[in-house]
Amino acid sequence: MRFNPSLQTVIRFVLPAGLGVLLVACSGGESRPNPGASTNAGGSGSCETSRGNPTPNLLANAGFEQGREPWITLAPESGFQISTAQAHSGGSSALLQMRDPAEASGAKVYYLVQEITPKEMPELICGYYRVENWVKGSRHQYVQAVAIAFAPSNFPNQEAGGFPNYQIRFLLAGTDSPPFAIENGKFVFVTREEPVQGQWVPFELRLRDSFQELWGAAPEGFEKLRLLFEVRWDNKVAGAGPAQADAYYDDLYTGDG
Ligand SMILES: [Ca+2]
Repeated sequence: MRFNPSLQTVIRFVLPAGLGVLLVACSGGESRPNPGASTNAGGSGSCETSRGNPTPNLLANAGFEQGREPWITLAPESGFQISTAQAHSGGSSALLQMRDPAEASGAKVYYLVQEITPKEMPELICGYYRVENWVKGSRHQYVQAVAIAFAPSNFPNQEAGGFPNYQIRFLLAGTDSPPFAIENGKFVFVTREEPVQGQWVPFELRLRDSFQELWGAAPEGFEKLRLLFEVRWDNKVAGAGPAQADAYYDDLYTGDG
């Protein structure tokens, strides 16, 4: 693994949709527009327009009203279920149910994943999450949305000293510090707070701008785009306490708003 100096410079704070930018913090002392912010500068799209005047949603079954497909999990033991216990709209949502004992340690990810092959990087990822029964077993227990572009043609590949994929990791709630170092991923803080419980929380993530700002370009010519909606814990010490959560997602969207 090689050292990548750019990875230490991006710690950012983004507010939920509609609230704009509160704070930008970079170790280099720079002050730049926050790539995850939800302001609508430059005439770009927003989730509000997409919700009110539907434009193509690149996600299928985005409201979880047609069963599981084409959503997948990357780990059968920590996947999602379709739940009728809560729904932002319609009658169902996706539920990630974390029930891990105090003696669990290390890291565990609960996955709700869809892979798509758009020609260009979508401008936005939007949706709603809802957290209940939040019992924190690690400082780094959090809800997160991740976008992974595989083999973009305008980024260096492994032979060129680059990476097989490039990531933006949007920390939605639950952690106030980056959970780990990752050379091919950049973290964006949507909040640094604990998740609000018992209500649907909207999020609006400026995906294309985030790649542009944090990686220097929006990926082009990528093989696929993997979008992950997670609840997880990292750096858990055995005996620290149980890790529990019911994390629901509903009405997810990716596209240009
Ligand atoms: Ca639904």
